[in-house]
Amino acid sequence: MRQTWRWFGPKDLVSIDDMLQAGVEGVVTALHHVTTGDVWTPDDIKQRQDEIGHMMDGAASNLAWEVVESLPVSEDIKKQKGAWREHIENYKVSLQNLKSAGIDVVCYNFMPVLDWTRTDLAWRTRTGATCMRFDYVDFAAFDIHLLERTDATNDYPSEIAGEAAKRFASLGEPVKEKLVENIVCGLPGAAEHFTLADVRMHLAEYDSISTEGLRAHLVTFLEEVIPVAEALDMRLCCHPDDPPFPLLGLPRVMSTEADYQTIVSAVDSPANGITLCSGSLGARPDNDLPGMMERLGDHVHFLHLRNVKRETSSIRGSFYEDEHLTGDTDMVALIDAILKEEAKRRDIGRADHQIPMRPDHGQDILDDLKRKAQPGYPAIGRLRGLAELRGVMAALSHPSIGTS
Ligand code: DNO
Repeated sequence: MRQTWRWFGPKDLVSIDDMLQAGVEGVVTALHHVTTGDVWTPDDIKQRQDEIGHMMDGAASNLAWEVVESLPVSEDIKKQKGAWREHIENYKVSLQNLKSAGIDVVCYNFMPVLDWTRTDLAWRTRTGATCMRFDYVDFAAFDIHLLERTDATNDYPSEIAGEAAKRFASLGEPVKEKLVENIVCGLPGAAEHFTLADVRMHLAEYDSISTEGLRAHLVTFLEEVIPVAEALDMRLCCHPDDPPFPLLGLPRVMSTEADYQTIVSAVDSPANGITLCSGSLGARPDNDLPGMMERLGDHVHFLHLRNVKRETSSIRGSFYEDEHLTGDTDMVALIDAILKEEAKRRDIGRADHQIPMRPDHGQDILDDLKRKAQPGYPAIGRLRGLAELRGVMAALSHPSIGTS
């Protein structure tokens, strides 16, 4: 695996110098300032590459921008409304510009309206570390009582709706405001930053788009961009829904193994791949991560390795972001499946036999608690995650143990 690290650009409180000391081999970033739908220009791409190429004192970092996360897909493309055709053409130009700059792997998602969703960005664990958490009751309280979405109550089991009413009644104003901020203001990497009113307006736009409708829009998008990516020898990889179940009455199309199978077979090309995010997919008990890696491995172009602890056994439920080796996903089995896929690729001579991975998220520990970098992206918590994952990789690859 290629050990990469997400960086949010010069404003990121975790610097290029920091990631070098974490032992990172390559950088994952995006042009977060460019409006979704616009072209990523060669100048903007080059500037970001220069920033990555240098440490704070100007010395060469010898790191390069290896994966784009994300080249966002506009709401217009997802809805097939407004400027969607122009945005698709712009997407193709951005791909060409990225390729000309030597970047081959591009992650995106197809979640309507909101990118990833959490209700608490700094939940205290038993060790005093903080992590992100999704509390289903808090989310229902937000949806039914703060957003006041029409008929929202019907989307929840009655006991959850009942608990949500009680929870809402017990929350003070500052806590309510914080909950709204956590859910709708956009977590790191999200392309849009919304107000409650914006969310209501965007939700209404999806009233007439079914799950199958959204899936068809994703396929149309892929039919357009994949031939371009394939001709350029690039790899696109769709990130799963996070969390991987429907929220706010919106359609969701990338939550399960079956969803992924449908999308990879709808447009058959080596350029049409997936981002296997063990933390997003792992929030659902029926997603078998090592099995998905075995069966879909061929199409995996990017890996997010992270672990969540599910707090219920239902498909839709609460979870928190656990340490990398201690959540509900069997990380050792997953890494074993990844190493086997890489070995298979090496045997058949695939140039992309080394799959880029990043230690996804991390708990805030030690000095992270003071630094307060982007939620989910602390320096030390991620470094710890990477170190643990690297340990498993080294052990499983060792000749005295490994079969991979
Ligand atoms: C969260 C991230 C997501 C991801 C996008 C990919 O930490 O994994 O924001 O970058 O969904 O398009």
